Amino acid sequence: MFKSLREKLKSWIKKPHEEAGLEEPVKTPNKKPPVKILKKKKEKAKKEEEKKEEEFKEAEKTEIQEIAESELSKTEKAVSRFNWFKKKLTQEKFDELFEELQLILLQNNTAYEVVEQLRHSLEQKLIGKNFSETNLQESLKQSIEEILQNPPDIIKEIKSTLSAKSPFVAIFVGINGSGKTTTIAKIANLLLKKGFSVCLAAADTFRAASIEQLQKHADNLKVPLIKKDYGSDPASVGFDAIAYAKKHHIDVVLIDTAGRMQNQESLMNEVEKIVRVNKPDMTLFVGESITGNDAVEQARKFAEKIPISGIILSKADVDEKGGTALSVSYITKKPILFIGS
Ligand SMILES: Nc1nc2c(ncn2[C@@H]2O[C@H](COP(=O)(O)OP(=O)(O)OP(=O)(O)O)[C@@H](O)[C@H]2O)c(=O)[nH]1
Ligand SMILES: [Mg+2]
Repeated sequence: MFKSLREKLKSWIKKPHEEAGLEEPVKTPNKKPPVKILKKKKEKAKKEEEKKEEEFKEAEKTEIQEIAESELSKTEKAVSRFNWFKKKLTQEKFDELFEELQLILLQNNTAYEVVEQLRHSLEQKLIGKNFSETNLQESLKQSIEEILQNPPDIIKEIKSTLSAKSPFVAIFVGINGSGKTTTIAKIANLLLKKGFSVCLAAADTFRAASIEQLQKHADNLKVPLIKKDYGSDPASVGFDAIAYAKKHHIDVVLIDTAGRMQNQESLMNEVEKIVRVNKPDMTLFVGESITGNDAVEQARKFAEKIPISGIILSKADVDEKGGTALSVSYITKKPILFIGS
């Protein structure tokens, strides 16, 4: 019943644009989405965030798990190694370990006979013992020392000889170019420093320029050199040098010889003659450290022909391996007096 009144009232009330005399404005849609849509969007974003967080946590968990597993396996391995360490060493385990050592020894110029000797010696020391009772390194050191012959104190030997007779005579032998002449110069220098008087004998009357080479060393050291012409009997050069030393009260005579291959019978006979005639107090085989098993073979053959007192290994400064020293000493059963460099 108020409908007509309401219509009237409506017509009396003017809208602002009508009061301003303007047309009715076009309605623009409300920019804000309805509340329902906003709520949905928020929920979706929240869910996505939760999902990402879940994924991150999952990834983190797997990484931690992996680290934990690897650490566990390391510990297990260490424990198993420790248990093995506590066990007694069996022949089987020894063989397994020695195989690696054998390879290293052979690759470094150690003769097979020496490797076998080391195996035998280490077996005695290690099998049936557990590793906490034995020192592996110490056992190996001991086994190596058993192979090397104890060298004499050359200075003491000279003094002791000189108290009975004079001069002390040393002959140096070896194959071509092994370092005999150079070694003689080095030893002469050492003996001069120790207060001995020295003379040299050029008993290599064979190789061209060998006498001049030794003369140069004698001049540098300011010691007498006893020499003869090329082609002279080398044994007689040694003989003359000893006579000279006796006459001039010289303590030590060092006799150089020509390089001879151990398989040249007649030349080896010549070396044997020098030794036989001059009756040295010491006959020293000079071999090259770098030649490995060749040096061992040479030393063996020389030792079969003449009584070798000891070995000098030259050129150790250019030898990275070192096995020759073990081999040559074990096979000839002679001590190594000097290592040349
Ligand atoms: N790196 C190095 N070279 C050396 C050593 N000893 C000798 N030599 C060198 O080896 C070469 C031969 O040396 P020598 O002393 O003439 O050898 P050798 O045995 O008298 O030779 P032959 O008389 O020809 O039989 C020379 O070039 C020496 O300088 C050493 O200990 N280390
Ligand atoms: Mg020489």
